[in-house]
Amino acid sequence: MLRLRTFLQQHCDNAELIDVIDQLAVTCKDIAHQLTLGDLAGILGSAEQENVQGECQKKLDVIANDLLKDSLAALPAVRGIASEEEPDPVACNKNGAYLVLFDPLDGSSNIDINVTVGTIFSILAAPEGSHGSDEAAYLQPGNQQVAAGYVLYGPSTIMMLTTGNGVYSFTLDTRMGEFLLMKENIQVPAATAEFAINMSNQRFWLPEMQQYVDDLLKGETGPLGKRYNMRWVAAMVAEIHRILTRGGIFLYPFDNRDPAKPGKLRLMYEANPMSMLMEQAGGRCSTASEAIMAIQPQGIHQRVSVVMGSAEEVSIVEQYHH
Ligand code: AFP
Repeated sequence: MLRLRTFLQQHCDNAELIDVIDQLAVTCKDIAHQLTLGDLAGILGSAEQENVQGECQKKLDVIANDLLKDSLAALPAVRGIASEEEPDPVACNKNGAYLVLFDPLDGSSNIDINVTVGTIFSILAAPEGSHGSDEAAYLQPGNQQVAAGYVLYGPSTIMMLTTGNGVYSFTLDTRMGEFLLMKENIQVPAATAEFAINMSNQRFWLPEMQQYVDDLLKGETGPLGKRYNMRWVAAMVAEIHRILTRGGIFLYPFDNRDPAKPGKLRLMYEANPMSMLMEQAGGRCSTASEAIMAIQPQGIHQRVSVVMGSAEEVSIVEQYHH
């Protein structure tokens, strides 16, 4: 079976990009190890500090963030990084060709209950003459991404990756310490009967979203004419991995609790990288009104409403909103 670096050398003609993706994989192996230690190393629980989002950080959020920030800063190819856990972008190497954005540990509320979490990453070309600490350099639409992926820390540790020519999955062989190619050109089924949404927010949604979900729940006798199943893991990486594996639709829609926050999920390091993977696998990604990767970002921590997964189901949601 093909090791990740060998795969990259065969599929990617840019040595610096190969270095960045390989370094992400090496660091995520360290994160996987820290997660496995958990309570044994006294690293569960709260870090007793808040991040720029106003969210209480877990100890492992901080550990994962620092591991990624330090390892990428040492790589000549990286001009700067932006993280969910960093208030501002961090300059790395002034001649680096790439900017790396990441959510170091997505699904943090699952850490202390030993449920799946993940690392999400997005890679952008550094604009000519830009500085790694310059937020404007990062504010590129999702369709400008050079590569995107995630590492899922579940029963297996799996990297899902795209460099713009299909979606590939690699499973970590812990004996060898190598990510090995498992699946090539992953495709999302166009139709689905499985949805993922946090139903407790139902009263805050737009009427159109309330109507769509009501119709999902009506099943075979409703307007959608089939019985749907529901899943909610509270970790986007797990939901998207399930959809890339067997289809489905994931929704974290706009809600009216805080109109200044059009959704909970962050555009730059959650929605955009997941959208690149999903669209490369034949799925669709929308705010329910516009394509996510067409959005011109205004800030690296901006939030967005997210509907993504099986293409036919995303189109149905958009029809409810038009
Ligand atoms: P945390 O990282 O704070 O746990 O949030 C995870 C997440 O951003 C995304 O991964 C989940 O799909 C979503 O939030 C879960 O949100 P709820 O906790 O509101 O269900």
